Amino acid sequence: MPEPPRLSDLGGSTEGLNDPRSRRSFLGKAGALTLAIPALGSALVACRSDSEQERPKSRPEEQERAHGQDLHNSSSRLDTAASTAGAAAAAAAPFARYAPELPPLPTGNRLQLHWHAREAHVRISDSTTVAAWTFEGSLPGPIVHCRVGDTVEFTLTNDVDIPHSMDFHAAQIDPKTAFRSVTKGQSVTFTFKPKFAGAFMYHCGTAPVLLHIGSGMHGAIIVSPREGMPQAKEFVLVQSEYYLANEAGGARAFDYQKMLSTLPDFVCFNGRPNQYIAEPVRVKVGDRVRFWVVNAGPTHPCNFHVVGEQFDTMYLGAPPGTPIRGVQTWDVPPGGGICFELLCDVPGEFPFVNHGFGHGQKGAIGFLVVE
Ligand SMILES: [Cu+2]
Repeated sequence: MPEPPRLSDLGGSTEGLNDPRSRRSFLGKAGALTLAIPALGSALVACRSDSEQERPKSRPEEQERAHGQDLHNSSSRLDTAASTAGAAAAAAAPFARYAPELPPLPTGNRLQLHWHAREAHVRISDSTTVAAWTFEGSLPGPIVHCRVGDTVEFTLTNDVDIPHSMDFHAAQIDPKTAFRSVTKGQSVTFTFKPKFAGAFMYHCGTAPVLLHIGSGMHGAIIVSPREGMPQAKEFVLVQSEYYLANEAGGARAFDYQKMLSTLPDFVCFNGRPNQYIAEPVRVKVGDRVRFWVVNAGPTHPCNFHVVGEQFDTMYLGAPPGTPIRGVQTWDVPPGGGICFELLCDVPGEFPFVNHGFGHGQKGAIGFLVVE
């Protein structure tokens, strides 16, 4: 019987998992180990504290509430970061696994979103809390899901001193007007109807864009085709890179010079290095799995691959058109998104990785467990 995959074998970074005093360290390592010993896994899950438990499978309102409780509180704002209270808030920022499940479609043909540009401390691992610029206090921002032809009414209100904006790649709209920057207390509103299905990036487009995307202001809008697609378990993965300064006041700020140097500290799916190693994505034998992969960058490609599997379908462009069959790895460029599908007809633990392994090693790796 083949040896089960181990984190070290797979090139997963052990950042945040190495401190022997750390309980999450233990649970993280054990999480990988228990892929081979399922009973141990359930025992470990049972002994986690509430804050460490995976959040219930998300609905958008629940995600909102969860993000609100974890990240929206005013004590986590950057403007207090230099103070004792700020350091305490950074230290207290809880770790929350980012739920990768695609949220349900809205009822009706209209989606109204009113988001705020906020600063927030976000814990991305045991040892690292970042002082992020965010949409809605969430890193990456909330997942948006709509259909081709739906009306998306979007408002951004800026709560902070630095100007911010919103650029949806799913929109065809005059960017000078719709994607303009707004200052503290101001709002910008625009409406669009996505013409094409696919996985699209959104991001703050305020100059320098590198700094705003790289500091956390990015996310995914998934546009489903009106004609529907084959039944599947659908997940959203947003790859991003972290370029961080040393810790100060309990959190690490983002480092623009490092962003220019393009040598990241971490690369990860959904904002937390190795989070789906510790708590995998789980499906059943026979499930079709659809990964909507968006690469927020800001700079490097995501060479998406599932170890031990092949994508029977990949949509290069708007699904369900232009299917490509039998793909092993395909690169999602920064600012792009691609829909990948596989049929999980074999049980096992399948690592999904950025097969550019320098970046898989830095945290862009997780487990798809087929039970
Ligand atoms: Cu911004």
